[in-house]
Amino acid sequence: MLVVRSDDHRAHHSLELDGGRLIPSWEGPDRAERVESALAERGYRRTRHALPVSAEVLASVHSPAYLEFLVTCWTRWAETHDGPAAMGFAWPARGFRSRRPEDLEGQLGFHSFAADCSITEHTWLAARASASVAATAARAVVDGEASAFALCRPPGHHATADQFGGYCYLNNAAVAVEVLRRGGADRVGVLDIDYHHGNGTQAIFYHRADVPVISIHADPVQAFPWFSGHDDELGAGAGEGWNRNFPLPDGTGADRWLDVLELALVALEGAELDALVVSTGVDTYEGDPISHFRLQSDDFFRVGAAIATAQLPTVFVLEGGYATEQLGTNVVNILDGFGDPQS
Ligand code: Q9C
Ligand code: ZN
Repeated sequence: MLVVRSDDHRAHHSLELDGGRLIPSWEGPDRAERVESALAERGYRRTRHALPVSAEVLASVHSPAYLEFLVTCWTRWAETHDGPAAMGFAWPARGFRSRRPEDLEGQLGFHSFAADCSITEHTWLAARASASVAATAARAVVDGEASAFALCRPPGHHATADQFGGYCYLNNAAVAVEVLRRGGADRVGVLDIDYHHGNGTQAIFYHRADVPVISIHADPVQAFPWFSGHDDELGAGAGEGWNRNFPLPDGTGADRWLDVLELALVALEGAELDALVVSTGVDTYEGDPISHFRLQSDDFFRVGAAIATAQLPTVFVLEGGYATEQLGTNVVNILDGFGDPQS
């Protein structure tokens, strides 16, 4: 399987509000390094550097105002603040208006939905590189690769058209979908197996019938992002029936999780897809420090093998996973289980 990567993620290490303290984010550069070394150890030698994602593709996923905000945020912040990270602290919550303010601190709230996520000097560089990794992997599949792994960092599935949060700034999976669509795949499915609900991906495709989105995740009554991911969110308008959520309780182990994956794959089979994007989070791992499912490292082989039964051109996009030491093993177990041989 082809691996697509970039070094530009390295300078992005943001801060997050955690238990009342501002700490270095759980989502740090060491994550990508662990995945890189596991890939090398396990013989994944076909690697490609990302080519820049086009402005056109980015604009098909994100609003112009949001992209402009991400590009300029740190410079604007540093002109008037000496604090180490730009983050929102007031949001257009219930009863408020969603009219975009002019002031940067207001815009930080307008363009985010969570305080686990902040913008620092190189966040835009890293986020754009991550989207470029996804776009390049999707392009490789358009050009004939059976599958590709996009080693994306920061992750993307929480990012909506105009909001960051959950460590995500640009929606890499949605970028991959758009590149596949432009390359001739009429119907592209998203299978999101991260522990957390991919609220951003759901929102971006909620009204579309050409991009079915299926997600298996922790029940939002118990887990982040709390306000998205219930099983009655089925899509709307033209997209009605094309969004499916499988929320599961904390403590869910591999047998139950894999049964639900079978259900998700049956739903995808009925969608007559031309290609598949897998939002590949491994924070379902039992040792994950911020998540509460109980998959073990060996179970990820079964995850990859099950996904292979869909027999679709597939782009794996890295999402979450915070048990850093086992992260590489868990990710590569999925890819090995999927089994697109090295050439
Ligand atoms: N400081 C992904 O897995 N965590 N994002 C809040 C409190 C939110 C996870 C922790 C988890 C976001 C891509
Ligand atoms: Zn996650």
